[in-house]
Amino acid sequence: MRNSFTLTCMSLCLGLACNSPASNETTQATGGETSTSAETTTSTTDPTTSPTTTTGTSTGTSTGPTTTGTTGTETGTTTLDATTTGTTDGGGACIPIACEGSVLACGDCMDNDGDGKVDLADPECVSPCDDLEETFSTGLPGDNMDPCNQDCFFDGNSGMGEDKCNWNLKCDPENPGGDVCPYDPNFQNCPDMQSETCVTTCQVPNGCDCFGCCTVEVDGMTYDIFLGDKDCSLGDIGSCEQCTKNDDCDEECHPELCEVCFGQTEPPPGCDDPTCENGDSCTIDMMGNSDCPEGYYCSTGCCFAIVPG
Ligand SMILES: [Ca+2]
Ligand SMILES: [Ca+2]
Ligand SMILES: [Ca+2]
Ligand SMILES: [Ca+2]
Repeated sequence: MRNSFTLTCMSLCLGLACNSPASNETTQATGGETSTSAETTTSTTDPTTSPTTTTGTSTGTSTGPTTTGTTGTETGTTTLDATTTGTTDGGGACIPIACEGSVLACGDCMDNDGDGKVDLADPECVSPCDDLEETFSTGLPGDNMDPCNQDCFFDGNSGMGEDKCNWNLKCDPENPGGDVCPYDPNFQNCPDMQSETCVTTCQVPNGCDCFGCCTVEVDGMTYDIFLGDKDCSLGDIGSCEQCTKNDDCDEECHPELCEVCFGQTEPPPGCDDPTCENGDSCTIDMMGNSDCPEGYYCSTGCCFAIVPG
C-alpha cells in the first residue's frame, strides 16, 4: 500500500519534473529514477499490488536511463495497457535450449511431431537432451548402447555410468528389455541398493525411478512404462514396454501436494503452481518456454540443471 502510494507520487513528481525548467528537471528526475527501480523489485513480487502500479513502474525503469525528459509522459500512456505489458513479460519468443552444444528436437522451439505441444511442453520430451518429440525415447545414439545395463536414464548419456546408478534389465520380471534383453530369473547381478551418489546426482522427474521406469496415467489407468522403449508414447500406451520401479531411486509423485507427475505438463487441478521437493518449481507455456534460470530446463514442474555430457 505504502509502496504504491510512493510510486504514484513518484510518477506524479516525474511528470511535474518534465514541466519544470531544464536545470531542475535533470536532478529531480534522476533522483526519482534511482529509487523507483529499487522499489520495482518489491512491488513486482507482491501479488496484491495492482497491475497499474507494476506496469507503470517497469516501463519507467526501462525507459529511464536513456531519455529522462520523456519518462513522465510515457509512464502515463502505458499505464492503460496493463494487459499487453503483462503478456510480453510472461511469454515472448521461444529461446532454443541446447544440449551439449547442439539444439535437439526437444529444445528447438518447434512442434516436431505436430501434436500441438512444443519441446518440454510435449510430454514425450524428457529433457533438452531428447531428440524425439513423438516417443519417450531420446533417439540419441549414445543412449542405451548396452541393451541390458542401465545407469541414470536422465543424464543424457546412458552409456558412461558416472552417476553410479547400476541396474540390469534382465532383473525385471516385467521384461522391459523385450527381445533384446529378456528377463532372466537366474541372473545374479541385480543390486539391492543404489549408491548414495546415484540417488543424489540422478535428476529423476516426479513419478519415475532413476532408470526411466515411469508411472503415467492414461484414461484413468496407470501404467509403469519403460522410457527406453523406442516406440512408447502417450498416444499408444498399450504398446509400451512395462517395467518394475526400483524402490531405491524412485521419485514418487504426490499430486495431492501439487506435484506435476511424469506425463503431465501442468499442475494438478486446484493447484495454482506446482511444488518441488528439490529445487525451484516452474511452469511451461505453449511455446515451450519455461521460467527456469539459464542452464536449467523445466520438467514435471521442476527446474533441472542441464547436465553436461
Ligand atoms: Ca521441438
Ligand atoms: Ca510436439
Ligand atoms: Ca509428442
Ligand atoms: Ca522423447
